[in-house]
Amino acid sequence: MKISSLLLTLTVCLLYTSCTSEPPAKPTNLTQEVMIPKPVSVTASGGMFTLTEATTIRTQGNFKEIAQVAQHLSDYLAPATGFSFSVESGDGESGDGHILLQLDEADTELGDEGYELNITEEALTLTAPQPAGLFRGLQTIRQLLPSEIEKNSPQEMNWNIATGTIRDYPTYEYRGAMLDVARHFFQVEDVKRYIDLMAYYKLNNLHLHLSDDQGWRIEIKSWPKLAEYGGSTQVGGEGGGHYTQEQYSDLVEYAQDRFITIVPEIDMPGHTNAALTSYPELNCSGKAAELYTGIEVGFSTLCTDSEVTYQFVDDVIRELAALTPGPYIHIGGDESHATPIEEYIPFVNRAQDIVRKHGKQVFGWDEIANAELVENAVVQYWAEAENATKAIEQGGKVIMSPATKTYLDMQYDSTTELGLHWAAYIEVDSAYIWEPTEMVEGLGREHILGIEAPLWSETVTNMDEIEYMAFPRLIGIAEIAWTPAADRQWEDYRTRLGQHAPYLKALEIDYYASDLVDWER
Ligand code: TNX
Repeated sequence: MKISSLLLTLTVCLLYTSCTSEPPAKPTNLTQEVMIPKPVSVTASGGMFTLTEATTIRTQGNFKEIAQVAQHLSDYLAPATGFSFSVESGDGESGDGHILLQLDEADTELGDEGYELNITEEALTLTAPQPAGLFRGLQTIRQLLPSEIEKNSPQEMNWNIATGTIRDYPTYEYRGAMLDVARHFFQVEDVKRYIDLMAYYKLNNLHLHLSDDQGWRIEIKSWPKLAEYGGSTQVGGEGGGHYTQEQYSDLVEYAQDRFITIVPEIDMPGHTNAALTSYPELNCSGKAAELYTGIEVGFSTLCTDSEVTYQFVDDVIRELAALTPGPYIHIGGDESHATPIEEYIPFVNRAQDIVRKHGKQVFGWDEIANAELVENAVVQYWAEAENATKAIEQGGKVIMSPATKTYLDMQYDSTTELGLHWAAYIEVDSAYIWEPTEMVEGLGREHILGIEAPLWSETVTNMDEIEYMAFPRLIGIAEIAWTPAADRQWEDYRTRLGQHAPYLKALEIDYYASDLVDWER
């Protein structure tokens, strides 16, 4: 070899830390592992656990839900490792090289979704008071393994995990995302992918915005034209569609299996043009409205002083409640500019009673706090601080969705092609650097049930675009909802997010590669 090329090789070797083609080994210090959301506590013990062909998954206690979680674990790990994990239940002798899932209701500090992950050279033990906690813990295990674990075909890798202990639980009980399937309709498969990605970041509520001026997206058997006609179009005109009740139930079950609750929204009395096109009797004029494919808001209203309107609301909520195992029905209530306030208030009062009559808790946008809130009502703050204050004065709980921070349809900056910017441009730092308890004066931790990031879909037409707008901002929102405020610093998060990039790639997420982050290649 010539001296010059030897020098070149040496320089290249010095620039890169290693000259072998082997991927760098994962660190052996658990405290240096990148996890998002950042766990509450991590201690390292300096060793290494290795997942091999011989590793078994064991469950302690014969609960159907533990077996389900164990099956998820096997499904997560099998494709990339190529190992066929045997799942063994019962209290049998635990041999070496196993993953044990067990419940311990006595560990109350961990709550409904917390978990403890204990990693030794011999075993990985995941313990939680509830099955949901075990499921959240699985997501941590995925992030501790090399990013190749997310690939769909067998990879040649050492599947090492640093040893130590993680104890972890969420700060907020409600950690949500909203998908607007009304402005543009998204197929069941897309919603399932969104659910999978939410689960990976330990989110637990998916709010589906099922109706708006541009489309009605859920089959209502007693009012069939809502979906058939009212759902026949979308923004821009072409396409549209709706979920049959069977498809919708399949989605609910898919989410439930991942410990995610679906919060269905029927927006009223405004944002109702799709319903008004389907049934003339819902209009005060008695004449059906025309299908709408633009993106204006605030022009439609149900006829609030006609009894048929309340028959309609009752039928819709009754059918929706029957499809909903979760506690909430969201009645919208936002931007009802075409409904005079003296009609809006009695309408919202009656709509709330109907939700209660069908056994559900009321959820609504912050404007509903102008009415008399029923017991246990949840108010979603998006714009008006005054409304959030009215909500807590009436004993309601608040979900924080400030448009200037959590709206995933807002553009990142002025060069973003998709999205809107009426509330703000929201770069990745801005979506992360905010504190829920400091948004509205007088609104403290005890008033806040949680956080939700809505993705409105006026400009968003397919899954790639959903991912581009949601990621990475939704990841930061998930961390705000999970991780204690004292452990959240932008610089630290920015570094972790950059190091997390190989996982985003392996998950094939079409994320926005903001210049603010040094993305690891
Ligand atoms: C405001 S936020 C709306 C939606 C729009 C969104 C667009 C809220 C409760 N209402 O109808 O889709 O802005 O960013």
